[in-house]
Amino acid sequence: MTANSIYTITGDGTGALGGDGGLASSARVNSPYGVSVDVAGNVSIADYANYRARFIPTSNKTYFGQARTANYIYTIAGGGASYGENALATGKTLSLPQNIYAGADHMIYLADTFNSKVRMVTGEDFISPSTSTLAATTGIQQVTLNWNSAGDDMVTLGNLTGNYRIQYATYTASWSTSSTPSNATTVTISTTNATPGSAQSYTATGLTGGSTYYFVLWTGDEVPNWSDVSNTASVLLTPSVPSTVP
Ligand SMILES: [Ca+2]
Repeated sequence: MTANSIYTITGDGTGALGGDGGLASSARVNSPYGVSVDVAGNVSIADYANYRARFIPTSNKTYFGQARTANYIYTIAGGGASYGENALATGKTLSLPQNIYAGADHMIYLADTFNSKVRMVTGEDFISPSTSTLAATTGIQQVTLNWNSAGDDMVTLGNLTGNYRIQYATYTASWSTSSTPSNATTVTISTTNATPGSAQSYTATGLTGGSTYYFVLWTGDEVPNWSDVSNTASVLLTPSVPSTVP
């Protein structure tokens, strides 16, 4: 994209309903009113004349209880057979919703204009902590790692209750939050109410002197939604002093 240029996210200029479950760029909306973007970049739309709330996720993951594809468009409320409350939002009807707001509490708030109601669609926490920058400092058979805590939702939003996961090896492994590569070590550190940006550290001990070690870190919230993997911090350990002198 080019700075100061305008782009279309969804809709082709024809007011109609179409494209749910496909690429948003190929879908249609009908007299859209309100638009809201959450901290992760997911887009919510008050699709006024389609009597719906639509949603364009920014990554492949579970949103509103359904596995979704990045940059596709979905109905998250409205389009159902009856008016009503306290039921699956896509099974109920909206009437010409004019505004929408994605709250930091992971709820979607809707001005359901011609129903003369303000509605709330319960979401869940689908926003990952941000990716951390990891620093490693060498010692005698140990390495100290330092990083600043991510928030629950990206960089700054919400204290983190969840886990930091560290993985390390003497080679650049295929790092994974869900499995430990061969000859690698995984350490999971639980945390409660960590303030975004707060200094965190961990010391890996019992390492082999004279070897280079590679470390990565992820942050997971309580769901857990895992962050992307950090940079790989590498460090050459100080050679161990021989235990016997010839
Ligand atoms: Ca989160």
